[in-house]
Amino acid sequence: MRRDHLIALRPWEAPEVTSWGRLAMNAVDRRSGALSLDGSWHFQLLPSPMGCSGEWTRTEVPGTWTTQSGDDLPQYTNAQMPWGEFPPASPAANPTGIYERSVDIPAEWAGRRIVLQVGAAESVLLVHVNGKPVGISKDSHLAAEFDLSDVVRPGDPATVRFTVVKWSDASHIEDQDQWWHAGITRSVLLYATDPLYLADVTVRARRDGRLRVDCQVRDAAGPLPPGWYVTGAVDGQLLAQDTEFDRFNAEDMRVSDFLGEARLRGTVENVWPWSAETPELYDLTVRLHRADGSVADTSHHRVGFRDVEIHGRDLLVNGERVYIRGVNRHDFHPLTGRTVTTEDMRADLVVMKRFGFNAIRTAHYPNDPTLYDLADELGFYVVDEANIESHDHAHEIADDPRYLPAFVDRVSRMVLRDKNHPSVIIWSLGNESDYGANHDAAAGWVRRHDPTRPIQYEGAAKLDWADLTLASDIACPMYAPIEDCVAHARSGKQTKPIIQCEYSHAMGNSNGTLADTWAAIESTPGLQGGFIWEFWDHGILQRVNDGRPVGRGGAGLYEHGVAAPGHRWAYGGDFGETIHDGAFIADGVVFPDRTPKPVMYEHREIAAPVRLTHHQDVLLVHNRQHFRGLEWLAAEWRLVLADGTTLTAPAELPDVLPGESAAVPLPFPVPEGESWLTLRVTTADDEAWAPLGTEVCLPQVRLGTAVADAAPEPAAGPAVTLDADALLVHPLLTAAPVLSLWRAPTDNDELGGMAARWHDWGLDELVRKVVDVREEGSRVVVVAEYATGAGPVRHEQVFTPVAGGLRVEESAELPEGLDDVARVGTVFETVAGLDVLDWYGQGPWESYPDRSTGAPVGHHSLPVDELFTPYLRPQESGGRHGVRRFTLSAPDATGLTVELGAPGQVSVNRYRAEDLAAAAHHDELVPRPGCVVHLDAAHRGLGTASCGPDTSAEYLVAPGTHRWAWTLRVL
Ligand code: IPT
Repeated sequence: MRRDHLIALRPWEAPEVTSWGRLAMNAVDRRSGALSLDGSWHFQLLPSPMGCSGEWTRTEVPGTWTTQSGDDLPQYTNAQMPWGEFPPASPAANPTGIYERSVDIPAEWAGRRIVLQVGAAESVLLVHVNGKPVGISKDSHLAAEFDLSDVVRPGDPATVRFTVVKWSDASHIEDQDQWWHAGITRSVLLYATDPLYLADVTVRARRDGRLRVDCQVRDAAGPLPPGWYVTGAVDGQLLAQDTEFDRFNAEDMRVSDFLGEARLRGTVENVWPWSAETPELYDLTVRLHRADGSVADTSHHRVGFRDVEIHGRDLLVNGERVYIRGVNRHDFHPLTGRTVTTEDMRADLVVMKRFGFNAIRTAHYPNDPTLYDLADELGFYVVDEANIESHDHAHEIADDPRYLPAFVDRVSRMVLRDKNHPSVIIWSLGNESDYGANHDAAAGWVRRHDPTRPIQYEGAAKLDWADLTLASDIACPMYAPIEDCVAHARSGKQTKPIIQCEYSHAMGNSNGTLADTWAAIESTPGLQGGFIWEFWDHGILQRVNDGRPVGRGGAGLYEHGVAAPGHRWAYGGDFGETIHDGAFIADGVVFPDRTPKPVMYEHREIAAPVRLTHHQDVLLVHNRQHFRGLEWLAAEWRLVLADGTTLTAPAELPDVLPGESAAVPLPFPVPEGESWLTLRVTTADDEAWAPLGTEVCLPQVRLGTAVADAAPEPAAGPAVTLDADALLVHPLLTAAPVLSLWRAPTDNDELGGMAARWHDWGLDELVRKVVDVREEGSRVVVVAEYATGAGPVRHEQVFTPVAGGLRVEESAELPEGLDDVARVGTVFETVAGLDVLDWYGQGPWESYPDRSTGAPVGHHSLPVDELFTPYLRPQESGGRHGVRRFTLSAPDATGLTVELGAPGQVSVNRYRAEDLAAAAHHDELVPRPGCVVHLDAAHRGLGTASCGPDTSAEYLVAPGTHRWAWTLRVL
């Protein structure tokens, strides 16, 4: 069969063909000692698999040609397919990459079995070596191996050619919510083994130290030779052969003529169990011996001793009902698309760890194999998800027998690859693919092959959270209202742990009510957590002038979440796609350069290992972990006083068992008036994910309460000056304080329908009509009316000169119909040059009424330009919650200060709300020279309505009368 014949089979339109010539998946890691074929390859991109060869160029392997070649660009769709063909068909225009290179096959490989491993190819891979067809593989996120022993000659060069077809029957089950790319996305390598080789190793390690290692052996040269045996050692301690397992032969193993099986057992005394908090790993070495004792093959494994089980409605790790503080992770990089390096992955996990995550769902496909090594090492619970998402044609495909092999193939190969990772605690059958017989077939395979782990599948679980016959051992809904989860847990009908596979959609300025969600989880037996959607904002770095992805040369062209001038983070539609789903791809807790969004601090505090409470003068330190004490942490006390001072004192963390609390003496006498006690917790030693001294959390309690706002007495001061429109004239203000009821819609506001209502009410273009101006002694009263689609809003401002400045008392009366506005407050603009904000309130991070747990009260200071959060699609940003007082100053210490009558939501940035709302990308924004200052009596919560529940009623801005007051002084 020549290359043309392989092509002529049109395997890209044959779902029943999942592979041809491909070796069985296994868990023997061949990466070390292999010959890397990564690097520069000859490359050409054809318009279709049947296209004629053209000019050769070069490309880097691994990589996505969609970010490398410029001829076929990334396209983003969520559920919809990018083209209209029904499964299993694919479009005639079908970019096809041809990769070719020559490899010198080492002469010393003579007599050995030679294997080619392609880490991942998207979406159909056809392999030819020296012109001969070698194999076919599908599944864009798992490796394919081919035996080349018969087609190459050690000592000679060999020509390796890959044909990678972008669109196929497989695309219909790879319809994940992400960029469509294509290419060889993971490393390619070549290795050699003895003809007698370890075909697979399965490790089962229990938390009591018991270890079982099942080994499969094959001989490429023919029937298995007699006398071979396997040995194994954990940290040098030899394991025993399991003779009970030996049913066929007097020796230690079962031998048929083509497959040898051996079982080793051992017990590690006083083992340190593995958990996400205590990722203890042991070295296991398995050796396959020839009859003469010489070693034919070796396999190394990092073993974690741990148990996973579902007991009643609880998921237990090592017998403990652990909380799953998870996040969904894609293999993503803003320059290389889907190709990620070990350093990239380690950096992802380090960020997750530093912000309190202990679990990862590999949405929505098996991630790069190194990810699991790192999860084992750094400590994460992993839900390993198979590469199946048939979203657009979910119903048809779930029961389509033509796709049955693909479902079983994808799920089983994932399990075969990843089964030895202690981090993997749950198998997922895929995402958003309805539920059908194909899922049950795959589930059946897993239950038989790996009874040690539960499986989950949202598409099955959603039919009935309690039905034990469905292919899901976990009730794993997505975006379920937390009240529904609580109600189910209290219904008496719950049979499975509730762990949401996706919750709290992180699109733009989002993740409202995360703390309330967790309060409900922690107070409701049966709820165990979930996975935030998602880790990444998948913005691809793009040159603005020619619209091309920058590609791998772009390191250094971004910083702190912002692309360099002339560049931007592209989202759906930015590559000229007509079919796309816009900014829905930017829905992560980190920016495309991995800069954490403010929600990360919220999550860090919610997930904190240490919590503080203070009731009736008893200060308690709580250990919120499951498996360890606080000895790995150090701490310092901070007392924040309303007068602007912060006192510090060294803190001694008590010896307290997981889940328990200890009373500690108050480090400071409780002072008069408002005061806040913070425990700044840091790492006491170097951790694999954080050097000594890294901040871990900032739990805070209020000690003294505020004295009520004493309105300053009227005093002789500069008289109140109004202009012809009855607007305040002030030397430091370029735009006078007026009423604001609107914010630049967040993604949640847009997709949740709030923005449209605000627009219909006219809140984005309020017109002020002065209805009364009067002087009452030194006070000046201005009454204005704003017409809205739901009736007029009456706004009153009372200006009173006070010592050193001006007191402003305001009220706004919202008609009943304005039952959900963005904010009620004041907006004004300052002269240029006031570039630093000092404030007493929550911070230093951005915070909003329903996302303010992670921002402790303190005296904070930041340059105005650093207050703004550069969400990819510009929107309301940079707010600070619970602000009592702030100062905006120039370097010469001139400026203004504002004292709020009650803690309010304040934002200071360079953009008016309408500037933000008019821009589609951050780079389109033109900063104003002065500051736009909002101080809000009420500000709507953020919620998560772009995909999931809106904020709860308590964070809505109610109609009726709002009153607020503030005092403006010149420094
Ligand atoms: C859910 C998907 O599983 C996920 O891939 C992503 O699209 C997310 O939503 C939203 O960003 S599916 C949705 C229809 C609930």
